[in-house]
Amino acid sequence: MDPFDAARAAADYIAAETGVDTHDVALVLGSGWADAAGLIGETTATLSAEEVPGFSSPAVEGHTGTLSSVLTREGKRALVLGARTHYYEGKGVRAVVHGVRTAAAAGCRTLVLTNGCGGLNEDWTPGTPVLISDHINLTAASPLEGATFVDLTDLYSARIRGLAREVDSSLEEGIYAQFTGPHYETPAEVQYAKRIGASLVGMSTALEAIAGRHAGMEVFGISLVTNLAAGISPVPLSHEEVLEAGHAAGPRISRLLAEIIARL
Ligand code: 8IG
Repeated sequence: MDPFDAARAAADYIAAETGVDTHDVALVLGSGWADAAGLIGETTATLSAEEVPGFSSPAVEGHTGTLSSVLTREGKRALVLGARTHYYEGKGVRAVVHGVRTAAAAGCRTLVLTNGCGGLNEDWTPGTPVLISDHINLTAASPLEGATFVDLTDLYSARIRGLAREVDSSLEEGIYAQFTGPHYETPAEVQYAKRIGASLVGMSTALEAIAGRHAGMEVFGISLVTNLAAGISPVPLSHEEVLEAGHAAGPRISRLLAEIIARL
């Protein structure tokens, strides 16, 4: 099926089941961000990923397999995608960006992408949120097919980064390198990422951001540094560390996300 028809079908299902015809902003929750949507407003409907056409439940602990519709205090409708499909699941790039295309088909003009990732800056202790200013796509893949030439200058909205810094002026920015995963990087690969200009390493976001721009949405990305990237810290990485950093940072990033979305 054409991926845009698939997104249309999912958006129609969401509209029918949530009773909300048009959503305004989409929020994709990454590792460590599962509880961070709690303050953005009142959840008016929750769907499980398996029931929505083209979605599937995530394989990873720390990711919720739900889509919910949230009404903010400002009266905006947020579509919260707790179910991200990662490239490493092997379902193809169309599956990775199906949520983003569905959000666009559901009416969203703004795309908020969150993730948990490794940090290359030693000052970013686990639990530090960092604004994504740009990305380096190291997957050797694109969500776009055929002669679809899309400009990615200012992909990550400077306007929304500015709003985020109004909320918290201490927020720093980083360049996110998307690796395929699911293995973490070797220390040598982390040094390579550093030399080519990255300061954050992860397994998501870049492909989704490209699809979001192609769909005409204003894209905002924010990472939660849950671990120092391999070799930057003397201790090996563990998924437990990732979950723990997410929990510890919970209250701060919940407030941050809610206040950014309120200002959009
Ligand atoms: I959470 O250090 C998380 N996701 N590639 N590297 C990559 N992905 C990650 C990392 C990391 N931490």
